[in-house]
Amino acid sequence: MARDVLVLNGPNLNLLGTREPGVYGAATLADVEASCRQKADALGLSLDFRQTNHEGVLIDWIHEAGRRGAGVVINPGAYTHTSIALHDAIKGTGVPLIEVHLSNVHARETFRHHSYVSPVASGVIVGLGPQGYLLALDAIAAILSK
Ligand code: CA2
Repeated sequence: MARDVLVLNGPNLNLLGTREPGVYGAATLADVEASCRQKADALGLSLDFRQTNHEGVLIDWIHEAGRRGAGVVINPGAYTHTSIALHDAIKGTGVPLIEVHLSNVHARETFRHHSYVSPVASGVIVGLGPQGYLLALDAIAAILSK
């Protein structure tokens, strides 16, 4: 399999670092991208880092990952808790996909405890802030090397 990775970010994550620093930290999405790029270079991965506020766009990107055989790191934002369409898109792509959340969703409101993505993900990382993205890249690199 190619060593391509798509890092996909869902709705409102473009606001990182500008509001709710107590929940999501002070790093901006550009900061997260910069550390992902550094990590991807070290792992020999080719990285596409993207954000959208639109559910259908996320789904198109999952289809693209399937066609390219690319690994996926995804923070689906609130679509995690609502999107059967995202679940269906991921199911059967056959690509490794790690779900990441900056916050510990299990320590927050009950509506954040359920994920439609987790049952179709290779793994899930929650509550570790931006470091979760880097750990997810480690996991994708290991899976793509098998
Ligand atoms: O903890 C996470 O990474 C989340 O995916 C973030 C989502 C939330 O709906 C999920 O339950 C957990 C929200 C992303 C919104 O990010 C913001 C960042 C700064 C200011 C406002 C929103």
